[in-house]
Amino acid sequence: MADLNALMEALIRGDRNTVVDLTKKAIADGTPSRDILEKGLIAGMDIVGKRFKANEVYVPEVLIAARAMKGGMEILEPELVKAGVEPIATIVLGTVKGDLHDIGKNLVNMMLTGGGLKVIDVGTDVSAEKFVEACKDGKAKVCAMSALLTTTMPAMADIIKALKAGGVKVKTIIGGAPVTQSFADEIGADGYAPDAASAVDVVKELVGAA
Ligand code: B1M
Repeated sequence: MADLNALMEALIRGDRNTVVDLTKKAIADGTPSRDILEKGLIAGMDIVGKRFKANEVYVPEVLIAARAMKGGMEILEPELVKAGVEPIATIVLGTVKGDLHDIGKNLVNMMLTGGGLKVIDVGTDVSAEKFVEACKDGKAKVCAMSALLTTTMPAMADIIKALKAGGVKVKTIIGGAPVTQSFADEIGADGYAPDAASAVDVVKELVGAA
C-alpha cells in the first residue's frame, strides 16, 4: 500500500522529484486516484496553506510546494479523468483592468488548484466584459478578482455590476493588498480573503464545499 503520508510530507518540503516518484508508485500500487489526490497532494497543500496563513512559511516555500504539487498532478490527472473524479468547482480568476500585478493572483491560483478546485486564469488587466464572458457559460461557480492598486479597486465593483447586469449567476470573491472586508461589503462581493490560503476556505464556503 502506498505511503500517502510520505507523499504529503514530500509535498510540504517542496520535494518535486519525490512527489512525482511517490505519485507514480501509488498509482502502480493500485491506490485510488482520489485518495492520492486528497490524502496526499491536497492534504500537503492544505498544511502549507495553514503555515503560510500563520506566517510560519513564506511565498518562496509556497511556490516550491506548488511546483511539487504540479509535478504530482501531471502524473495523476489522467488517472483522475479515468476514475471520473471531478474538481470541486470551477473558478474564474484574474487581475482587474488597469492592473498588471499577478504574483498574488498566481499564488491564489496555486492554492485553489492545490485545494482541489479548477481555475480558469484569465490573466491580468482583465476588463469587466472579459470576466463576464469567461463566467457566462455556466461552468464557473465563482468569479475571483485580484487588485493591487487603490486606483484599480473600483474595477471590482464594475465587474460585479456587469455580472449582475448580464444575469450571470456566480459568486464573487475579491482580494489583494489594498482590498478589505469593508470594501467587499460596500461593493456587494460575496467573499473577501486577505491571503491565498484563506481564499481556498472562502471559495469552498461559497460553493458549499467547506
Ligand atoms: Co507595483 N505597486 N506598481 N509593481 N508593486 C505596489 C502594489 C505598491 C504598494 C508599491 C508601493 O508604492 N509601495 C504600489 C500601489 C500603491 C497603491 O495603489 N496604494 C504599486 C504601484 C504604485 C505600481 C505602479 C503604478 C508603479 C509605477 O509604474 N509608477 C505600477 C502599476 C502597473 C500596473 O499594474 N498598471 C506597478 C508595477 C509593478 C511591477 C510591474 C514592477 C511589479 C509587478 C510584477 C508582477 O506582479 N508580475 C510590482 C510589484 C512587484 C509591486 C510590489 C513590490 C509587490 C507586489 C507583490 O507581488 N506582492 C508592491 C509593494 C508591496 O506589496 N510591497 C507594489 C507579493 C504578493 C504575494 O502579495 O499581491 O498582495 P499580494 O497577494 C497576496 C494577498 O494580497 C492575497 O493573496 C496573496 C498571497 O497571500 N491576494 C488575494 C491577492 N489577490 C487575491 C485575490 C483573492 C484573495 C486574496 O481572491 C480572489
